[in-house]
This record gives sequence, structure tokens and C-alpha cells, in this order.
Amino acid sequence: MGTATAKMPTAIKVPTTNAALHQWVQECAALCQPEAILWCNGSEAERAALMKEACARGVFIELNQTVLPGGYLHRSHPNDTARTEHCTFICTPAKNEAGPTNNWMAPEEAYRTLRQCFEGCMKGRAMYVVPFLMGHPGSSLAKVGVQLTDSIYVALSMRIMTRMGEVALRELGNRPTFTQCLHSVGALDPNRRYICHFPQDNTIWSYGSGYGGNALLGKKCLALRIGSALAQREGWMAEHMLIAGLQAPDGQITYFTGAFPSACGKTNLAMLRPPRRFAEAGWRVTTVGDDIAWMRADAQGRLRAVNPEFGYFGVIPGTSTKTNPSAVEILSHDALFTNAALLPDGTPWWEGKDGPVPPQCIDWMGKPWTPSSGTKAAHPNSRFTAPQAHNPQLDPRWNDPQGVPISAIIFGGRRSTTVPLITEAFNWTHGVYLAATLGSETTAAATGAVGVVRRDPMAMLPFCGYHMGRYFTHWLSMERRLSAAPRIFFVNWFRTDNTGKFLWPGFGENIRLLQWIAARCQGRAGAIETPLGLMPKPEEIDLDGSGVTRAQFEQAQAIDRDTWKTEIASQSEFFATLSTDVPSALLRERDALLRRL
Ligand code: SAT
Ligand code: MN
Repeated sequence: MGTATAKMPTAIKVPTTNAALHQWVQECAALCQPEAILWCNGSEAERAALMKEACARGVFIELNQTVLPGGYLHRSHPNDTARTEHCTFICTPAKNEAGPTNNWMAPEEAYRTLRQCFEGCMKGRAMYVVPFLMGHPGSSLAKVGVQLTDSIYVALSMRIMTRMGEVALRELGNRPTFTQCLHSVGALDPNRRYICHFPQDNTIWSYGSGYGGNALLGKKCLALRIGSALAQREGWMAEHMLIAGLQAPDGQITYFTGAFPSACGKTNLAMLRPPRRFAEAGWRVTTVGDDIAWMRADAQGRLRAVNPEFGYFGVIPGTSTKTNPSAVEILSHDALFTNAALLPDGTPWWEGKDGPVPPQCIDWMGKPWTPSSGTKAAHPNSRFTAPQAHNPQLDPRWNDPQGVPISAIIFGGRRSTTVPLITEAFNWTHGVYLAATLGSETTAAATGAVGVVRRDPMAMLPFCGYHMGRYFTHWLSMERRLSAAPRIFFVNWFRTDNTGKFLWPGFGENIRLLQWIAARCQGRAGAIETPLGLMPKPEEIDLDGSGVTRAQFEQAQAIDRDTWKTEIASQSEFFATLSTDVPSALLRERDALLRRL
């Protein structure tokens, strides 16, 4: 960590001689006027020093170090607890490049508006220079970014979420090509909050929020929004997907990716723990990533996926030994907690944690809480930040820059009605149609109403950095690059009966569906044809010990033709918002579906 001030830029002892980087840092420092510029090298000593300072300033609260070594709690500003999509802009020269599903601002206007925000915004504060790498060192797929931020919380979080510091500077060398990420929490005023992407300049400017997806700029901003625009031009894919493997008793691993809207259980699926009978027989799920997949065809035409991240930023509420034992282990040391509640013994608490509800605690806003308070103690979108290396079921190839070969792609949403538990697409194009029409009931991961169905194609609606219609075309075109395209599946763990009870237990029991998916990929399982797609023959899903009867399973798979006509009308409404840019192949799929129904 260098310690020179902005007033003496030439005296700064920094770990790189990259002229383009130095010049850009100086330009941003001239704009933001920080008191000091601190270059982060990613070392353990640096982490300890930053954390000490963060605790002294009240940014972090040290948790009980006997129970949770390395554990710290952060409370965000109460108005800054989720992504703010209405403040998120794609700033391409032409409005149509961003498309109708993104907010757009002209680049000049965005730069002008944000320059006014950034001007002098770091007076009296330090600016951290955070070099980071998305992807693996030495990989042609990896991307270097450098984030300038006045948030010590962000600097400490980036160290967990990315390969941060010297590793990134080494990767960059003297090349001028890195994503320029400028960030300030400003005054945390929700009316002066902007997350702006300039794909043509390889630049991200984020102002007024310290929250994860708004502020940890390597994640959604670089790896997805800038990444997807780049991927379309270069013929690869940047997707909002977990990557995991299903390991059979013979040791063979079938890899799959899964796309679900935020807070629909991606992390839990990526860390699925099978029920005892399956575990004892030798079935395991191994994690490569829980949120983002970068995928491309290899020389043999197989789709390969890498996780560009280095840590997890997972939802805390509901995390327990029942729902996600690996996450419980991950949280047991060196984890940062954001907006969890605090117990008198200095450990965090959240709704759905193992053990009894405490008679009292301090809620996520720092106020005394009791079970009769009538509020949640932890924020519904409270999050943990933790290194993926601490995951006990990490895949053996998680650090392989070649990535893992993908056999299946699973899409899913949160739908209490209409959508069956599991369907397989007839083919790639049909699969793209299923993904493009994905709908899900909204959650607390983004600000706004919770529980209304919104179309979220490929779970990428908030993250696609260019025109959604062209994104569909890109998806369709990927098939030509693949010798054997992965099979595409659609799942819905959230369907309920007419009393509101879930029809499927989910979590570890999902292994039963993964087994069918893997068997389909290996040509070992049959399927029946339905209007919606291929479905497992009833005897092909092992329900033994699941608590689900055949009749309940069939109810979870039921197709109600009238509801589906309403569903298709709603899908068509969404397609209409994309006007003429929906590929005709997808409209043909819709018409074929209508005929089948
Ligand atoms: O965007 S975040 O990374 O903050 C969380 C999410 O919505 O997936
Ligand atoms: Mn996500």
C-alpha cells in the first residue's frame, strides 16, 4: 500500500510503471481531489491494515473472533441495500445499441453529469487504486480492470471477489488496455446515483452507491454488461450463470450451468448437498462458480465455461445447514457480512439461520430488535462476501483457465403457478426460446415491488449490455460454433399447490432432477413429448425418500392449457417491446407452441 498524497504524485511509490494507468489515475485524482492515493497490492498485511482502519472508522464491526475468525459486519446506508436498475445506464453512442430494455444516456451527457458529481467528491478522503483480474492469470480470456474508489468497504470486498492487486498488475504489464472503473459513494443520495457503462470506451463510472452490484464494478458491470457486449462482437458468451458439476459414484463429472434471476437460489444450487442416501452412494455436486460464466467454444467445438470471479456475494437470509451447509462453512471464517443482524455475543443473525430465533438482537440498521418488532432483523437482501477457496465442495478444476466442458444449461425462474418443475427443450433454438421468455416473480435483490412476474430473458435483463433482440440472435448463432451444443432445460422449484405450499422440496432434493439431466446428456434416459417440451417419464425421477408422491410430482409437472395461453400472451407483450428485433426463429417457436397447445 503506497502512502503518498495527491499533492505529490511524482513521489508515489507504486507497484507498476504502466504509463497509461498512471496517467488515468492522475486524471481521475485531479477530478475527484482525494487527500491520498493508496495503491492496493492485495497482500495479507494490506488487508489487515485496511480492516483495522475500517473498524476504527465504524465501517466494519469486528465480530466475535473466537467463533468467527476473520468475520466482520458492515451496515450499509438504509437507502443503499440493493441494485438500483433505474439508475443503471448503458451509454452507447446510439440509443438503439442499448435497446429498449436498458436505460440509455448519451455518452457526452453521462460524462458531463457524472463529472459534476465526481468533481471534488473525494476531498478529505483517500482514493484506493484497486487493480483486479476477472478470469485466470495467464488466460487469454481474462480481463484486467482497475477500480478507483473512495470506499474502504469496496476495496476490501474487491479483494475477496476478484484476483486483486499485484496479480492483476502483472497480468496488465505495460499494455494500455484495462477497464477503467471510477467509483465514489458520494453522499449516498438516491437521487444522485448513477451506474454508467461506456462499452465503446471500456469504461464504467459509478456514483452514489456502495452496494455490491452497483459498486463492486468487476461483477455485474464488467463481467456481465461490458462483458456481454464484448462477447457478442467476439463470438463468446458472458452469462449470469452458476457453473457446477454433478459427480457420479464412478467419479465422472457432468458439468452444467444455471441461469436464474437474482435471489432465486443460484448459490444454493451451485453448492447443492445431496440427501444422505445419494451422498453415501457417491453422488456429489462440485462448484465452479455461483453467479457468472464466461463461455466459449474450444477447438473441438465444445462449450467451455470459466468463472471469472474469485469469491461469493451470496444472499444470507435462509442460509442454514439444511439449505446450504457449504455456505454455513464458508461463513465460519474470513467472511464479511453486510446488513445482517447482530447478537449480544458478537455473532451475526439472520432469518432462517440454524437454531432458535433470538429473544433480542441489533437489527441490520443498528436498532434493538425483538421477535415482536414486526420487522426483519436482517435485511432480506443482506449478503455475505467470502473467498471461493473456502468452499468445501469446490470443483477440482475451478482454477483451470481452460474451464470445464458444459453438457447442460439450466434456466429457471420463481413461478408459483403455470411453469412445470422440469422440461427439456426439443433443440437449441427451442431452448433459446424458453430462456428468452423466462419470467420470474421479483425478489429483494433489486429495489422495487417484490413478487410480480417480470420477463427476465436468460436472467440477463438487468445485465445485458446491449440490445436484447441482438442478444437473442447471438444466442441462436452460438449453435453454429458448437459441434455438440449443450442440452437446455427449464426448471421451476417454486410452484405451489392451491394452499400456497411448495410442490417440490428443492435444495438438496434437486439432485433427483440433476440426475435425470445428466442421464439425458449421456443418452441414458428417455423422455416424453409434451407441448412445452420433453419431460421425464414418471419412473425416471427417483422420488424415494423425497416426501413427494407420484401424484404431487405430476401436479408439479402439470400443463394447464388455458393458463399457458395467458402466459404466451404475456410473453408476446414482452417480445412486442423489443419490436422488430426479435429473431423470427423465436416467433416461429412461439407459434409452434401455440399450435401444440
Ligand atoms: O448484483 S449483485 O451482485 O449485487 C447481486 C445480484 O443481484 O445478483
Ligand atoms: Mn447475480
